[in-house]
Amino acid sequence: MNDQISVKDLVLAQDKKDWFVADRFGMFIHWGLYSLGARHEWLKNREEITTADYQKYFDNFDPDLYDPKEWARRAREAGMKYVVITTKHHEGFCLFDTKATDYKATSTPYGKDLIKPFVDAFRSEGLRVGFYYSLIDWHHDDFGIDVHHPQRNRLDAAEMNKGRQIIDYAGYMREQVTELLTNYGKIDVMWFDFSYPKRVYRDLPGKGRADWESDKLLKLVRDLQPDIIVNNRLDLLDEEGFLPDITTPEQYTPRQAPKVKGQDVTWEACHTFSGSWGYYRDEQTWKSPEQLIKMLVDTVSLGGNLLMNVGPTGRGTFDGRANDALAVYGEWLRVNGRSIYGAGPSQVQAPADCRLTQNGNRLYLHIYSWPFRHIHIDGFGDKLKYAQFLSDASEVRWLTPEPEVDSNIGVAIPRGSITLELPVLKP
Ligand code: FUL
Repeated sequence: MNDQISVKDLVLAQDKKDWFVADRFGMFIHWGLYSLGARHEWLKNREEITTADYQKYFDNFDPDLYDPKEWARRAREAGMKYVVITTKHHEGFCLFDTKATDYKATSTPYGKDLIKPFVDAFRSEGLRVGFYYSLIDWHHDDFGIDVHHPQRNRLDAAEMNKGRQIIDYAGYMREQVTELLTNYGKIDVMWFDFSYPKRVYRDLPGKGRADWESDKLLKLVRDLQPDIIVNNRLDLLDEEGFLPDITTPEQYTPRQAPKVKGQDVTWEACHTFSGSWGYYRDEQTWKSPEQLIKMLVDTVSLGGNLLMNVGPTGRGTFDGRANDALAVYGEWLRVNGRSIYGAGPSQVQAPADCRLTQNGNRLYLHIYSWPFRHIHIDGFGDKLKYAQFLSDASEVRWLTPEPEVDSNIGVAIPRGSITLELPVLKP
């Protein structure tokens, strides 16, 4: 680790994250050569495909139907407020034009930079733009065989790496990150993925260790774009006084707001619509509309953001199943967006099988099961001024019952609770 850089000085001020916390909902996009394989973005590694054999995807990469304006419109209509796209995933292929390698979209049959029109399109739809950039690179010569994820799982990574020189992969990354943060205007999120403990990706007998030099990378990012939000996957946590700008639980919704070093943090859960980030034609485990909505509500009720992923096809389109899932969000948020944007957790305790979100003095009760005739909210009796359904603004009547034991069910109704009277049918 470079002693010159004190990473604790590189932590972003809380108020620079206000927009992010208020926006709550974004789109993740995983797109690359693996979209042609159409069976998971890790396929090169999982199926132990050599670089020579993987070349067929590069040679056939020609997303002729790519229309980022349509992607951006769909994201906006789904109620998403920002987007994060894989500029380079672990396979090493770059969607952007770069001087550092030929392994890029501009050198494929498609022949054009995919990121420039992407950024323009999403910005014009009013979304903020973030870049995902993989620290892992199965194509780069220096990266070689990743010690934690050997490409050929049966062989020893150190053995396979033996003949390699350490070139300057950390420098290569800095060159690319400089391009990304210089050539596309203001970028709002930098989403690195992902480092290992001690930040070592190669450990070569007699040749030393190679690491990502994450501190220099973070410094570079801050110098180029001072207000950018950087995620936690540079793994600088063991550095004194350092807290990442955002923490990114993956493929699960925490049951409680995550803490880092015992402190509250800004966080963003990322999830897939099905079981893969990259386009996976035969994948069957698509989440139901109910799951999708509950994931968003659960996350915001715990104070987090949700980043939902689409894996576009090799022709550059969104899969119909992804479009259906996006439409579920769009329809729901058009009516219920007030309970999500700018909202967060509440101090009031949610009744059983409900979630609460709050924005200022407005409390939003999300009822997961229906019908109930009555719902009790404890400790809130003197504060409620008015209650209504979000769906149709129809009034919900309520009582503040005297503390008593309901003789039918033996349940104590505590002092200060309110009882909402719900209709039998959902409005
Ligand atoms: C992981 C990656 O390995 C997955 O492919 C995906 O990009 C996910 C968001 O992060 O760590």
